[in-house]
Amino acid sequence: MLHYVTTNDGKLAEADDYLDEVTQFDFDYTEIQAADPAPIAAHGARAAYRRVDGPVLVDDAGLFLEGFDGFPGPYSAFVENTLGIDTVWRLADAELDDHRAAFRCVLAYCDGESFDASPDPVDRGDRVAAAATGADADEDNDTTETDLPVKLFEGVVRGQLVPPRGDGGFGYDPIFEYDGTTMAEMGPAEKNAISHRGRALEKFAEWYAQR
Ligand code: ITT
Repeated sequence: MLHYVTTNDGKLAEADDYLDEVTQFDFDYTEIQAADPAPIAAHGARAAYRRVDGPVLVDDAGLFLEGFDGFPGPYSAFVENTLGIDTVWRLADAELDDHRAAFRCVLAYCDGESFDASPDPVDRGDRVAAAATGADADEDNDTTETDLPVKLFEGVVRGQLVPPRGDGGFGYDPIFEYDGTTMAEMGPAEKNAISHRGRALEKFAEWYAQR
């Protein structure tokens, strides 16, 4: 059984369309600080695997505003909870001429086993850092990092920030417009077909079927 590691029901609802035997693992892993979702997701996958001792998939995602050099990016959940999306829209509209934005999603899979060589990314960053210092990269870890390879799947969708419209989806969906429609105006299947998460899930599901 694959454990989809998230506290966010909106993410799980979207993942359900791609994965047959999946269960939510409501685990609030400690997020490392990074500008890129990939190391955050990889670190979370190792922490979750140690807890579950079975296959896990971590989903780290965020909204990246071009004119704010990617902000809120990895802080998207915090900014949504503190400012709210209406304020994010007003700030961006007041400060920026450039309303281009992207949603990014990285799925990190870990089942304790290694992966065949492939052109797709396998996270090794912190294992290399650990080897360089001679230390274990993960402080709350009772195995070495070389024991826990993580495979990464990424999806990106580019659009623009607009005043809020629609009441579907979750998070920043009402202020993110793709091809004239906000993600909150799309049905679940329509959003999955073009979204960052849908794209990452499609790659993962295809690979996982062969695993
Ligand atoms: P978990 O870490 O428990 O999975 P989370 O909501 O905290 O839940 P993230 O740390 O990945 O997840 O934060 C991502 C935030 O980015 C999320 O809370 C939303 O504000 C936003 N976000 C991500 N995907 C989104 C989507 O498809 N539509 C709208 N907003 C999204």
